[in-house]
Amino acid sequence: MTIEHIEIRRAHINLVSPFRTSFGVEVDRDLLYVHVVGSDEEGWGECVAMAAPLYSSEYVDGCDEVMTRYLLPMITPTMTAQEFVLAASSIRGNFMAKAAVETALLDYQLRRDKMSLATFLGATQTRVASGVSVGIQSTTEELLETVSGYLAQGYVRIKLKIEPGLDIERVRAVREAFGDDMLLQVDANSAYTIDDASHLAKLDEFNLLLIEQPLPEEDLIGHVELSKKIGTPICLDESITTFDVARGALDIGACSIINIKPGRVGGYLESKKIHDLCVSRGVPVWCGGMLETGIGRAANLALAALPGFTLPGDTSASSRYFTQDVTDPFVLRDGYIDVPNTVGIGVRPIADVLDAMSSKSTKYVVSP
Ligand code: OSB
Ligand code: MG
Repeated sequence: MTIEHIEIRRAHINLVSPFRTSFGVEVDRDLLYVHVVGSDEEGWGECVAMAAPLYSSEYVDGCDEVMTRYLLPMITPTMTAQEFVLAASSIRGNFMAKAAVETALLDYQLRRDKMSLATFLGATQTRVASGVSVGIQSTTEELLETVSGYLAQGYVRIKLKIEPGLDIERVRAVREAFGDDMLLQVDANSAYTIDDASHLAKLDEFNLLLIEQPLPEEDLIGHVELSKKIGTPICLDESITTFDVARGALDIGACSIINIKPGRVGGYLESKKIHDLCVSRGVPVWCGGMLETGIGRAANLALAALPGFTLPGDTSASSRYFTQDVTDPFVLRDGYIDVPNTVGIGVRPIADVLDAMSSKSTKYVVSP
C-alpha cells in the first residue's frame, strides 16, 4: 500500500457565536485539511492555524504555502509519519503546517495497521472530561448567562478569556454567581506585561486552577518572574512550541502546568513526548483546542485520553462551535466526550458536508 497523492482541501465554516479573545474576534474558521490518498486507504489531518497571525505567527494561507512548497515534496509513497517528522525538521518552525501533514500520515498508516490513534499514543481513558473556553463577552450579564448555559450542558470546567480591564471583576462576578467549587481558569493570550504583576496578583483570591499565557510567547523569563509574584499557577500555551522549549520552561520555573496543543508543537508525536516529560516530572497537562472541526477534535480526544492529562481540556462538543460539524458530531454526555476507538483518528469527513463547505481542492502527486 503506497501513497499516491495528497489533496489540500480549503473550506469555510461559521461559528455558532463570535469568539472574542484578547487578540481578536473569530466569527468563522478558514479551514485547511490535508488528505492523504493511497492505493487502498486514506488519511485526514486538520490544520489549526487561524486566518490571520494573531494567536501565533502562523496563518492558514502561510501554512498552505509552506506545505505546497516545502513539506509535501518531501513525502515519498512509503513514508511514515515518523519519517516525515524527521525530514520536516530541516524546515524551521511552521509547526501547525507540519502537524496537519503528520496527522494525515498517521491516520493513513494507522488505518492500514488497523489501530486507533488513541491506542497508538497510549491512551488509558475511553472518555475525557470536557471544559469550555468562554470568549470575552460585551457585558458581565452576558458572561454570566453564557457560563450558566455551558454549566447547564454539563461542562466540568470553565475557562474565561481575559484582557486588561476585563479581568478581575469579570472573574469575581463568575465566582460570586456560581460558587467556589466550580473549576475555573483564565486565559490572557499574551495580553499583559511583567509590569502588570501586581494587577494579576489580584486574581489570587479566586482560587483559579491556572492562568494561561499571561505574557508574550517569547517572554519565558518574564513568566519566571511573574510566577514569584502571583499565587495562581502559570500555564503556558503559546510559548510551548517544542519539547525542548517545554523542558526548558519547566527547568527554569516559567510554568507549573502545560497546555498541549498538537497543532502548536508540530503534531501528535511531539505532543506525546511533551506529555511523557510532564508525567516524569509530575507536571499536570491538559489538551487545548483551536476551534477545530471534527477531524482535529477526534485526534485531540485521543491525545487527551493519555494518563498525564489530569485537567479537563478545551475539548468541547461539536455544538459549542458549529451547527453542522464536518464529521459526525462529538457530543457531551455527563461532562465527558467519548474518545474515538476505531482505526486511525476514528472519523472521516461527511463527503456532502465537506463538499458544500469547500472552496478549493488542490492535488499533489507523490512520486517515488
Ligand atoms: O488560547 O486556547 C487558546 C481558540 C483559538 C485560539 C487560541 C485559543 C482558543 C481557545 C478555544 O481558547 C479552544 C477551543 O475550544 O477549541
Ligand atoms: Mg490559550
